[in-house]
Amino acid sequence: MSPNLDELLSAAQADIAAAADARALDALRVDLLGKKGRVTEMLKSLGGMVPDERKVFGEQVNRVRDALNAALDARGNTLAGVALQARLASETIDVTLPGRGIGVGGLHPITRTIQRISGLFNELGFETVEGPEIEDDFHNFQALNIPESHPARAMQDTFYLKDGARLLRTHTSPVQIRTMLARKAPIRIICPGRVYRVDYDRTHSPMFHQIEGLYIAEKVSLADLKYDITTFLSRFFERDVEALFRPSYFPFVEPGADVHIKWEDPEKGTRWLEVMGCGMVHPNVLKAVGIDPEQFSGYAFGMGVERMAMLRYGVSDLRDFFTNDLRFLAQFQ
Ligand code: 2U9
Repeated sequence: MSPNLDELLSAAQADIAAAADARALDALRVDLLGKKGRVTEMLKSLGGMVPDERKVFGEQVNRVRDALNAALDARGNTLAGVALQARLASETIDVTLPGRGIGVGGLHPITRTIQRISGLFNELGFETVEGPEIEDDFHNFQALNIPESHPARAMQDTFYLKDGARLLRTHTSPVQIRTMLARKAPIRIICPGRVYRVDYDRTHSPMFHQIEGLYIAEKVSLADLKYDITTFLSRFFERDVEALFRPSYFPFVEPGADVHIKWEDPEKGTRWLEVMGCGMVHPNVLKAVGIDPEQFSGYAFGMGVERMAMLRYGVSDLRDFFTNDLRFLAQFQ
């Protein structure tokens, strides 16, 4: 082979072997074997040669061309293999990693609080009873000694259905009325559920949850009420709660009281905090359901579940319970 061709071949083979990627390799292919490539030009020049010269040189150039094609293909295969390995490495899936899993879910903090409060009263002998959310005037107001003129009955405070006769219960008290009508004393029940009032701000929602309790038997006294409520509050807040019963008016009890507990607030200091209401069932309520107030007496109490949950969990806006942001709810699991 002519020294020139020899040199060209070995230089080109070195370049090909050193080509870093498919683009560099392609540039070499064009430079050597493209339409105007150096080897292609040599092949074209064969036409102007005398037959003997053409035969010798032609064979040599063809060999060079074949050798270059082989070298280009080999390097191409090598580079493709390297690229594939790199891709495989970058796209590796570690099948031994633990899966992301599906969240297990959990109970809403209000549900948990209802279960906790009901559970504590169940331990004190109270049976859990539920009732309808759509009520009528008799069970929600009249039987509870709430006068016709009472502001709670007004449209601004109570949601009435279109028929004007039915309403969304404003407390769970109608459940106690229904239970007293259906059973005979003694009765000891705890009634949790949704209630509705026309109200909306940081501490009020048009739908909220109440738990009310009722204990009717012979000789039930205010002392029983104070003891049972104080026991419940101590168990609920998991400490020896100091409770204060401050006289307050509710049409369905006499006497009635707001219950306050001693509360250590890191910012506001020690103060009395209202947590629930209670009282001795009014004789008119007992009469309305056919129970003789001379033979039986009873106590009743009521509390807002959201308020109890806010105090226990340190939540400052009641509406957070109903926005249902999972980042908020997940904190209670
Ligand atoms: C019957 C007889 C009496 C239930 C009672 C309260 C006092 C009371 C409030 C607490 C916060 C309502 O959710 S709240 O706004 N409740 O203060 N509830 S006595 O008395 C009854 C219930 C039923 C037959």
